[in-house]
Amino acid sequence: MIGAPNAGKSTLVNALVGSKISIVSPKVQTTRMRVRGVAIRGQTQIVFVDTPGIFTPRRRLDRAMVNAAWAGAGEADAILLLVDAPAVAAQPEGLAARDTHTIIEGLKRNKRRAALILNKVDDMPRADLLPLAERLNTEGVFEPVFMISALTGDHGEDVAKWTAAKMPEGPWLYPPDQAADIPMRLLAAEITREKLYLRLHDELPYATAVETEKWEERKDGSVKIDQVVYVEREGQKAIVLGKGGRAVKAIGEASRTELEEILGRRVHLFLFVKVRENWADRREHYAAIGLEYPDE
Ligand SMILES: Nc1nc2c(ncn2[C@@H]2O[C@H](COP(=O)(O)OP(=O)(O)OP(=O)(O)O)[C@@H](O)[C@H]2O)c(=O)[nH]1
Ligand SMILES: [Mg+2]
Repeated sequence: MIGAPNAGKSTLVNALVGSKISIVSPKVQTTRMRVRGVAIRGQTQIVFVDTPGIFTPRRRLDRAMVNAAWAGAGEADAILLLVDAPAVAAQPEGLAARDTHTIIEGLKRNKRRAALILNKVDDMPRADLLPLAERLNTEGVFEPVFMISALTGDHGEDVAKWTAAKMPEGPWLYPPDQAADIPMRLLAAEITREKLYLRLHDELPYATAVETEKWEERKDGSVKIDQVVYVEREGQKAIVLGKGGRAVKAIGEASRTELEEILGRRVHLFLFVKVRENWADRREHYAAIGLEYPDE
């Protein structure tokens, strides 16, 4: 599943998998690493690979994310290109359109075809849809075209059916009850990052990372999780903490509640906010957030 930032990739993967395996927010560049979600349709197990949005990278972290997205496409048996249809229809020269164009060029270079998925059709006039589909179709890399809403589920099953038919024959790769392939420590950090995004919106510094530092199973069946929120400057730390620590408290509570749901047991979550200048240029942070360090 590839596409420009904010196209709805994670929303769709979660919907098709049937549980939340990848975090979602209204901000662009929410997903930073590849996340595998497993869906079953009939006899077929489909491993969906959610990827970070593809855009023109400027910083090192950008490059790591975009590399991860293309690597996801490279190893896939089928590529689904998701498009924020209302955004691209409304602004054919806008950012979403330009990023989508870059991706199409990448597909051409790699001689790959993809299914085109026009997403968010619930949020646009139907009359705008067909011209957009026709325009993108002239690129000659798409087959077939779907018009869906990942949010309402409209026509999502058509995508699942097509993808299932594309899967090569072979033994299932995961046990039937496994929905996600992401280490718990990483998922727990992602959930907290989602709550940061949802709480801080535009105030959130781009270079914010969450790392799970400690994971301690307790005798009473609960788990104690220590996480560090890294920011790059003191001022950013103040934003994450909020007045009297109110923001970080609310973020921690929201994350803990969801983690308890996912893990099915009590969670004691401790968040620490640390300033580390240029963390996003330091190699040691990348593995902890599920990315490979790009050398330039
Ligand atoms: N109206 C509408 N909104 C949608 C739909 N699908 C996703 N969204 C919203 O679009 C926003 C981005 O969704 P994500 O799933 O995080 O998008 P993404 O492509 O994974 O974004 P990145 O990880 O940043 O690349 C969220 O606010 C979603 O609720 C849809 O079908 N209709
Ligand atoms: Mg995403």
